[in-house]
Parts: sequence; structure tokens; C-alpha cells
Amino acid sequence: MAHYNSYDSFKLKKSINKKNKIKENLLSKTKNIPKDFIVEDNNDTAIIIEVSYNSAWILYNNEVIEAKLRKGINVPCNKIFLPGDKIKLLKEKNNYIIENLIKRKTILTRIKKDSTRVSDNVMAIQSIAANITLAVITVAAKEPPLHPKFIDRYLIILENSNIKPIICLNKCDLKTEKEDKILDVYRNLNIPIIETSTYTHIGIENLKKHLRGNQAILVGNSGVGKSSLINEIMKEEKTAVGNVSMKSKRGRHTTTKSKFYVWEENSSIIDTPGIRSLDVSTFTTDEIKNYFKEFATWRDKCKYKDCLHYKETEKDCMVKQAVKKGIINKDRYESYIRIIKNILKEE
Ligand SMILES: Nc1nc2c(ncn2[C@@H]2O[C@H](COP(=O)(O)OP(=O)(O)OP(=O)(O)O)[C@@H](O)[C@H]2O)c(=O)[nH]1
Ligand SMILES: [Mg+2]
Ligand SMILES: [Zn+2]
Repeated sequence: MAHYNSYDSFKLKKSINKKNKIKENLLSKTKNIPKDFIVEDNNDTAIIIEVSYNSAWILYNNEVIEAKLRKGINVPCNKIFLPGDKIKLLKEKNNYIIENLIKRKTILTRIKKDSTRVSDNVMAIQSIAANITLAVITVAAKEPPLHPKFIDRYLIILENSNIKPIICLNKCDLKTEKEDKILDVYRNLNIPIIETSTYTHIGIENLKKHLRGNQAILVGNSGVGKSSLINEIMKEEKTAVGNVSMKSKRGRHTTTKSKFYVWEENSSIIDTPGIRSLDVSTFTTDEIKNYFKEFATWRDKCKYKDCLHYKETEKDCMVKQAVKKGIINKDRYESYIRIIKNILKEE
């Protein structure tokens, strides 16, 4: 049963043969949904926080209620709705009925190779949430160590989903110059960076300032302190916080389900389970080129219009020259090359 502020995250699986299929609104795959089911935004504030096969749990007038789908739509609730979805409700006697889905503004999805299938072409799309307006890429100064490549991949996914990113460096009580230097790269890309410590209580108010008015989500590796941050925001020990295993220095997967918290009127935050890796190999090389914003001023000066800034010679590639001169950060360039190699199936 749902409790006040939680929902289950769930998976939608889909075979993807063409890359562009990924960008489709996931609802279009559900053929049994009548066209008039999806309507434009109205001012109703009924938000889905948890979905199951038969029903959905909805935050409505500061209460959590259970509602069923209107008659005639024979699709399981968890094949239609995502946490964060807005809906139109109808009250029939003592039952709530979901009449309509309000058109989604954003949809956050993560793509990964489906390890249960043999074919290489089969990918699984994991839908995480709908209508997210801000994503907090959460990293730790140490334990687990700060890996900028993870940030780079998340930035690509968020830009593609049209969701504003901020970076939260948690465990800043463990911070050294090294981490500061890594984050300077993202400061220069004009991404807001917040430093927090749930141990010394630094930065929490600043984080709240950024979150206010948003339907936000915390994403990041396991053990970086996402649930701890939410505990601070909620000022109550509501989430399970586990210890980083000393052996592996990797966080244990303490959070197993995404959870939806409303911490202030019109301000919500979703806690998500930590993840180990992010697949961006379904993007095209052109898309990846565009997502590395700092290449923009240089790439037009490359000799070849379709320069991939990869196997071209340094003489012909201005991006490579800018990397050599230290104008473009070397780690970001290496991160780019790894993604490109991944897409070209070279590694
Ligand atoms: N030094 C330090 N440790 C922290 C801080 N915040 C959290 N931790 C510790 O980091 C460990 C992991 O914290 P969690 O909040 O469970 O991390 P999480 O990101 O939710 O992890 P998953 O749920 O597995 O994704 C716990 O042992 C916390 O006590 C901090 O600001 N400084
Ligand atoms: Mg957690
Ligand atoms: Zn080039």
C-alpha cells in the first residue's frame, strides 16, 4: 500500500531499432488509449505519486487518494502513468476516477541495454518521472569519488529531455582542491553548483532556494547522499540512510524505490535509487557534438564541416587545438571521445 509520499518507479520496456524512436512520447506506444484522453493543462492540481496495475495514488488537495482509470480504457495504470503526471479527476459517489491525463511538459527517461535479451539492438527505456522541471545531479566530494564523466552523461540526458540541471556537491566536508577544480569546468558552462554537507548542515538552505517552486528530482550514484539531503530538507528521518561499504567505497543501494516528497506548497522532490552507469549510446554523434556546448565556438572553424573532432588531424580540427591549448577542458574532451567511441561501437 502506498504511504503518504512514496511511489514505485517502474519500467517500460521497448525494442528500439531506430534511434529516433527513443524520443517519442512513450504514450504513443500504447495504442488502446483514446486520443481525447490527453488534454491541455488546466489548473487542477492532482499529481500521481505512485502507480500500480489497477490504480494510482494521487496527491489531491494535500491528501493522498486512490483512483482508478475511467471505464473503457483497458490498459494497466502502470503502463500509462508516471510519477509526476498531472491528471483530471472525477468523483463518482465515493470513488475517484481518472478522466484525463494532462499533456506532459517533460519526461525523464534513462536508457540501458536490456541484459535479459540476447540481441544487441534491444534497449530498455526506464521512465523515471514526468513533468520534472529541475534535476539535481548529485555527486559526492569523496566516498564515492567524484567522476565528472557521470555528470557529462547526465547533462546530455537532461538537455535531451529539456530539464534544467543543477549540480549538488554533497559531502563537501570531505572536499579538497581536486574536486573544486573538477567542478570549475561546469561553473564555466553556467551550470549552478551547490555545495552541501548533511553532516555540517552547510548549503541546505541554498539547495532549497533552487528547488523552490519546482517539481525536482535527485539523481546520482549510490552513496552520494541523496536520501540524506532529503532528510535534511524534510527535517525528519523519513528515508533509509545506509553506510557506504568500506570495502568497495561504493554506496550500498539503500534506496530501492523512487519516492515523492512534497516539502513545501508547489515544491516537490523525488528521491531515486542510485545508479552505477548511464547509457548514452542511443544518441547520434551529431547530437553529442551539440551537447558539448564549449565546442561551439571552435567547431565552425574545423576544416571539415562534419568534423567529429576525433580521428581528424589536429591541424584540421580546431576543437583538438583548443584542447591542446587548455581552452577546452581535457577531461570533458575525453568524456566526449568515450561517448563517441561507444556510439560508433569502437569500444
Ligand atoms: N561525510 C559525509 N557523509 C555523508 C554526507 N551525507 C551523507 N553521508 C553519508 O553517505 C552515506 C550514503 O548516504 P545516502 O543518503 O544513503 O546516499 P544515497 O545517495 O541516497 O544512496 P542510494 O540510496 O544508494 O542511491 C551515508 O553513510 C551517509 O551518512 C555528508 O554530507 N558528508
Ligand atoms: Mg538513497
Ligand atoms: Zn574538429
